[in-house]
Amino acid sequence: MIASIKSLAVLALAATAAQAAVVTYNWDLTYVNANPDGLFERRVIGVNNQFPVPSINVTLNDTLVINVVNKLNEPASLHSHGLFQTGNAQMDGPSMVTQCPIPVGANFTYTIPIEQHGTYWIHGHNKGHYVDGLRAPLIIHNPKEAYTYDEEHVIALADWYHREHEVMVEQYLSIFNPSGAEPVPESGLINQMQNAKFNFVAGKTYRLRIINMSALAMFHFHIDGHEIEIIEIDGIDVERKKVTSFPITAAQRYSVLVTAKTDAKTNYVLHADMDPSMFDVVPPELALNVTGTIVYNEAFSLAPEETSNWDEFNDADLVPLIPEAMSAPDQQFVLNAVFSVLNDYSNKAAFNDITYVMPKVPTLYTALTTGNLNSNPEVYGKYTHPMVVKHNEWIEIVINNDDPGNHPFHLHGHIFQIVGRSEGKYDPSVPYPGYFNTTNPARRDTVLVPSEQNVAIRFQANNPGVWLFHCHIEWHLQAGLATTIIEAPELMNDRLKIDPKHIDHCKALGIPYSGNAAGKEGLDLEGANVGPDPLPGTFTAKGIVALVFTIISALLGLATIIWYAREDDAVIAAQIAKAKAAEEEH
Ligand SMILES: *[C@@H]1O[C@H](CO)[C@@H](O)[C@H](O)[C@H]1NC(C)=O
Ligand SMILES: *[C@@H]1O[C@H](CO)[C@@H](O)[C@H](O)[C@H]1NC(C)=O
Ligand SMILES: *[C@@H]1O[C@H](CO)[C@@H](O)[C@H](O)[C@H]1NC(C)=O
Ligand SMILES: *[C@@H]1O[C@H](CO)[C@@H](O)[C@H](O)[C@H]1NC(C)=O
Ligand SMILES: *[C@@H]1O[C@H](CO)[C@@H](O)[C@H](O)[C@H]1NC(C)=O
Ligand SMILES: *[C@@H]1O[C@H](CO)[C@@H](O)[C@H](O)[C@H]1NC(C)=O
Ligand SMILES: [Cu+2]
Repeated sequence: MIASIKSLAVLALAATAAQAAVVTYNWDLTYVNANPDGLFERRVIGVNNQFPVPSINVTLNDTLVINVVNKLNEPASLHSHGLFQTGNAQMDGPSMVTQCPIPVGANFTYTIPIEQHGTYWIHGHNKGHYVDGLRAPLIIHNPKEAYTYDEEHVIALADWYHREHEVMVEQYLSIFNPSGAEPVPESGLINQMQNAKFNFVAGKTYRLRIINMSALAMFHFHIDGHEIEIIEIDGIDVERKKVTSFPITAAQRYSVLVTAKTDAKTNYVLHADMDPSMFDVVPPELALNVTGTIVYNEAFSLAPEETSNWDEFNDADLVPLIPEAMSAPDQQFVLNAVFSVLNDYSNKAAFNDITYVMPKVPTLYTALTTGNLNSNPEVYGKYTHPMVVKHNEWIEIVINNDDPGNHPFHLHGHIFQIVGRSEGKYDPSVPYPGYFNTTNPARRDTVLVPSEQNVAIRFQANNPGVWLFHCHIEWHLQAGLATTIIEAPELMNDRLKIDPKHIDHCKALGIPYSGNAAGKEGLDLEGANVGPDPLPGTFTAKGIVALVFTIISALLGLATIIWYAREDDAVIAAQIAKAKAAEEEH
């Protein structure tokens, strides 16, 4: 396998920057066999029979056209992560939010005017397709970059599983996993491989674009023997900040500048350490510290590996080069994120006790076909967790993370300001502006909310459309940790144009494409998809676990099931599942 990544001479590119172009990619979504970690060959999702999926490179003001043919055996869609898609919400991609997925054998063309620059990525947004490999960097060059550098490398970090997503998610959401332990990856990858190499030429300055395309893993990034300076977060150019390492959670991006040594006598190790705190169990065979190599000369030996302390690092300290207007919010939503065993006895996620469940009609189509009712949240169904906002209002979302895990939250269609962050639950009595940053706060599209902390974000509702707000840990999205922002519904019919092909796809899949969340008129929501709800009463976590195991043991006719500890959950669940399967066979 070719391990080195060709670098792009950005300065040369800038010098010849021409007018906006239409840049076309033809992407047949195909299954491919691959063994990216060298440990296990499996079926993955690639493009044009290739894996890893090649990067997309465009320039500000281009139009990106992706002709997709779905050659998988299930429907698919693509989301360009971090792109505003102004007036173009129908191209955003999440299945059943802005479109019906592309049926098997069908094709669809995503046409995306490029209004931003920086480091992004594109990934499947139906089921867990991105966990199975359907993910690639999407790099948007700026003919007038804020910083000067000679070359660039893209460093895409990802976790890797040996089992297919569908198998894992079924176990994850089953009643046999009452503590909600997420599947732990088998490996970490850099550019979808082991031991990726990055060539450095003495004295040159490199822009490294680091993208975390993980399903779960959080990495700490550092390079032996070199200083790094952060210059971009999630597409926003920021003032230079020297760091020795920085954490990057699923879906986030950073660009750093690194100057190559002029007197290197060795090559150096590049580190992406997976943070074990993200995993319920760290299997002994999992190599947490993923490495690549900075190659000055293939003939050089490797400098001895350094151990580094992970930097304490607050992304809210990063200062955008171009400040954005700020305003007090017109509407505030406070969302409490929790995981618990619900009344279907599976461990699911909820914001304010609502577990996201896909509607029968893609939410965007409900907004476009229900007339004036489209400003009434009820029409979208309770379980899409709709939050209706008016055009150009300033919206503040406060996320209280009441879960023992850390969660990276992502808003589609916007970049948001990080205006507050504190320990514990958000306290509305803390006087403004003690809690809030009022001048040029950091902006990004994915923010980590650590356990038992809260973060407040703000954005202006200047992009009519339907935008998902969700945890970007794929397992947690599937567990329902999502809400839907219905932005300026009164303007959507004027501003958005649905490609008739999308409607053909709904028809082919038997998915209704008009009416409320149940596919009916008015507010008659009978037959809408509903989710599990919290268990009644005051169950303690332990009590629920005991209850679930009583039910399971009754179900399976097993005499006793001993509950050890969270760590053994997966093992127990596997044993039970095996016992159940054996029973079903007889
Ligand atoms: C995109 O650019 C990156 C470097 O920026 C390069 O590694 C990659 O080969 C380019 N891909 C294409 C398809 O041009
Ligand atoms: C991109 O387009 C905008 C609006 O047409 C224009 O103001 C801007 O100068 C363009 N930028 C580049 C780098 O071409
Ligand atoms: C795309 O689908 C249309 C039918 O909607 C078909 O006529 C066309 O041949 C397909 N194109 C490709 C490239 O598969
Ligand atoms: C990627 O994100 C995941 C989930 O937040 C995190 O566990 C992992 O450490 C991140 N990887 C890197 C290299 O930052
Ligand atoms: C991974 O790297 C970190 C930081 O360099 C170090 O503290 C830790 O001990 C390493 N872990 C393993 C399992 O090698
Ligand atoms: C506000 O911004 C400053 C830097 O400008 C940063 O140090 C601080 O952590 C931020 N506060 C919050 C609550 O995010
Ligand atoms: Cu999460």
